[in-house]
Amino acid sequence: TYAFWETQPVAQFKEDGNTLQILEEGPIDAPKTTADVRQEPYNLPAGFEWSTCDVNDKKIVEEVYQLLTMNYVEDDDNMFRFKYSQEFLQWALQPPGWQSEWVLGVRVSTSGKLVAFITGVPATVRARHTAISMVEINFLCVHKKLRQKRLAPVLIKEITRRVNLHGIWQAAYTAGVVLPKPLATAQYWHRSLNPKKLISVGFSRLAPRMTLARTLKLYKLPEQPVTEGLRHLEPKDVPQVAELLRGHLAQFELAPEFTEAEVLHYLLPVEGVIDAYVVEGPDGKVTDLASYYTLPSTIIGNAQYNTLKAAFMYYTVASRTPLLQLMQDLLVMAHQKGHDVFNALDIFDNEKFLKELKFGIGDGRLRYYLYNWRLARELKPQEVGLVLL
Ligand code: YNC
Ligand code: MG
Repeated sequence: TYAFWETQPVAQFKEDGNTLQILEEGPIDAPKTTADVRQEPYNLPAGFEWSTCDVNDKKIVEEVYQLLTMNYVEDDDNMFRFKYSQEFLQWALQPPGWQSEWVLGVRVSTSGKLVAFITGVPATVRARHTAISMVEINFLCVHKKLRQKRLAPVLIKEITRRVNLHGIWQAAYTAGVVLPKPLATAQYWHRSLNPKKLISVGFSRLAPRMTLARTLKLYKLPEQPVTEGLRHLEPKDVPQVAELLRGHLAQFELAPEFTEAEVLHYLLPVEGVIDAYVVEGPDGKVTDLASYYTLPSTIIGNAQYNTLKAAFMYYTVASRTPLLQLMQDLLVMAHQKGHDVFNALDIFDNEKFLKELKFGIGDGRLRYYLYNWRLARELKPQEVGLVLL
């Protein structure tokens, strides 16, 4: 049972067996207006206070970075922990239309120490046939010493209130854990770029009957990309890339609808954060897009290495270049930039290249959720066209 989630407007597991009732696609809660929204912040346990976090303030982004670096998401075996960089946080939390009060922290009143966090950013996401103005919720984190004290539900209710005050009633989020109720379940796949390090830190293992030398050879990539006209995305490409993305994302049942301003924000390369490439034909037409973001992990308790450098596949559209070739070139670029591993989910049409390009299936699953929106049916991962950071 889910004492908190059963009180929330989300699809519930117990609806499954109910064959008499056909549940309609759409909002779960009765319509509300901003006047119906509670004006006062939710109460925190005594000794804690709400704190809006300005990530443009160097001191504050450092505090957020430290909280997440020590307390954010770990793999099932507690060997690795996500280590979002400060530049990444500034980028991810300030897309067009971002609201300062949706970057929400909890501090200890006496010391001021930041001990919990949650964020929302605005986005238009289409769920099947309906484009919905919503928020994407991310970076929910409670300090390890304050776990299992029901702080997370308070954070979720308070961010919901702050979002509702803007007349927004839906949200999208992903999590590794099972909550009521996933609309899709995706799996992580990993492509070794630096197999020697990955084996040495226990991220991967030498396959049976494989030597290290054979493994290195297996994963060896060309030094340079092969696609003619492949180059970094530039601001002048944005109108064409936005069009390319719009066309591509239309085929998925869950996908963002990006404005040109959002394309510029989310895809313009930022060193060590987001890297995006386009293919420009001889006629100046942009025909393809490939991108990944950089999210390292702390390697917990390894004497030789502190950090695993991981690239995560982001939005990619192959219209003229074969997808396999485009993705291979993206792997080459990620390898050139010193990444140890390239991660991708089995969403989009990624199944078409994962095995061929020597990705191996991981043990991590990622569940997709919508708040206050019901879908008539569960989606297959290949029907998902949304990447949350
Ligand atoms: C989770 N990841 O089931 P029940 S993903 C949501 N997302 O509720 P307590 C979660 N809910 O079962 P703890 C959750 N994990 O009673 C647990 N829960 O109904 C639920 N980990 O709260 C859980 N970051 O405070 C239970 O648990 C209730 O102290 C228990 O805190 C949980 O960012 C957490 O994995 C996750 O920092 C903060 O374990 C803590 O354990 C932690 O007693 C490591 O909470 C980091 C981590 C989560 C990453 C993410 C997406 C979050 C989505 C939140 C939901 C948003 C809803 C939409 C709001 C806007 C709506 C509008 C409009
Ligand atoms: Mg707690």
